[in-house]
Amino acid sequence: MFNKILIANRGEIALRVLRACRELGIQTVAVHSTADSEAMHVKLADESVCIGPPASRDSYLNIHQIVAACEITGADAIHPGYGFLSENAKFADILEAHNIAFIGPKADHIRIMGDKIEAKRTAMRLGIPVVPGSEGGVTDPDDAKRVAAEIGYPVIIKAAAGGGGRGMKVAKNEGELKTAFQTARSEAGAAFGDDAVYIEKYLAKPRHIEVQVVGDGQGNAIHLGERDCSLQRRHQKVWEEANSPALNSDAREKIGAICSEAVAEMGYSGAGTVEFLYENGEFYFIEMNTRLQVEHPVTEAITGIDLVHEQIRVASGSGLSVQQNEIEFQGHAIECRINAENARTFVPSPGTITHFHTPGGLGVRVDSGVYSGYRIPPYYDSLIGKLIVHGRNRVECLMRLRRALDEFVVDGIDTTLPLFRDLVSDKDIADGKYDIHWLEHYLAND
Ligand code: MV4
Repeated sequence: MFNKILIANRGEIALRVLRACRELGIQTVAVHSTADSEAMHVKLADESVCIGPPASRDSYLNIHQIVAACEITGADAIHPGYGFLSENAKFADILEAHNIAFIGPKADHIRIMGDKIEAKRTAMRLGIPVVPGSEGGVTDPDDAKRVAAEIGYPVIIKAAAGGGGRGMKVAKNEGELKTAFQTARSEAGAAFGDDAVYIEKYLAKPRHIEVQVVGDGQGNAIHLGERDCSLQRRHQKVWEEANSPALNSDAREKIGAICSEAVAEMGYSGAGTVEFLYENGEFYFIEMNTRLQVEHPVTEAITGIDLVHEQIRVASGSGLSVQQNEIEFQGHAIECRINAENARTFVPSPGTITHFHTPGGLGVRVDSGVYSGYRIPPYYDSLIGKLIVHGRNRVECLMRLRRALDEFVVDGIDTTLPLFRDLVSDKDIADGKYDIHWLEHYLAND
């Protein structure tokens, strides 16, 4: 097991990792920018190192400073959290060269999944169902036309280096294809320095369902069921739940087994998420994330398994603490992302939190890095906390969530709490009847 872990992140996720380290008796090192001297993760860590000015590229993305902080403090491993360096294969390579353990997958697995064409090829080879489309990249407009005619319109053109919704174009018919194709390529080239694109059948009203997996790097892997992340705005998830209201336990076991067998076959090490679109009872792989995700607590709530604990165990060679047949899915959990943003316009609202009171009670978890009197700096993403509620079933979970939202007080800034107070009493939400476009329509018709 590790003696000391450096947490290369900030905010609620830095605290989340710190808590797992505490429980395991592992020393912690926080790193922070000059804008984050008063941050909670800095106050709670055993040691802290200032790694640079506010801009992320000079601090939380500054590999040299982070490696130096690791060597100065004698940390033997780094947990990258999510975002920042968490899916940076070069960072994983550099740490290996410095004999520092990266708490995440092997650099090669990060690299494969970072290239969406390579990721899809790998998924297909491992028996994961994918969206019908081109075999690999497409460079020629006539090839694009041929592929589109084969799979049928509408089609979507995606950047190989994209992901998370960046660099996509839809063509409804052949007349729209050439422009969509050329635009997608030139935008991909400009945004990512890589103009490789691929084509898929466009699914009109899918849900976004993702499967949590953890591999031990020795050919063993488990799945921890799925999360439904369909409620999103501009590719930012807003509300996530486990289980998905759209799946029964047979469908869950089936897709879960496909994913865990695939990552076992890869020799994958660490936590990962296999992302699918789900429509008319079918799963279609789109991407795999090779990090811990923001919404991991809903999975923890229904399985009782600490995912950061598992990440640390497999990275240190201790193996998984559980086998698949020991994992049970109990009840229902929902996460609301509390952002420092206006609940209708989503305009960021940095500033001082004058009063912060979190809900409590049975089945309520709040992961947050803020406190009364804390000044939210304007340089980073606007997530200030997550409310995760668990109940014995979805109805109880929604009741408890409504109560917890009523208790939550954040004064001094705008937050997304009012949106959740509306959503929790909406009929479609109560019925679990929503797809990836539901929230944008709801907000547009408000
Ligand atoms: C799609 C799609 C429809 N058909 N692929 C957006 C994020 C990226 N990870 C994949 N995305 C999509 N891919 C096909 N073949 C629709 C989306 C999409 C979406 C997916 C998940 C969650 C929210 C979304 C919002 C708009 C579009």
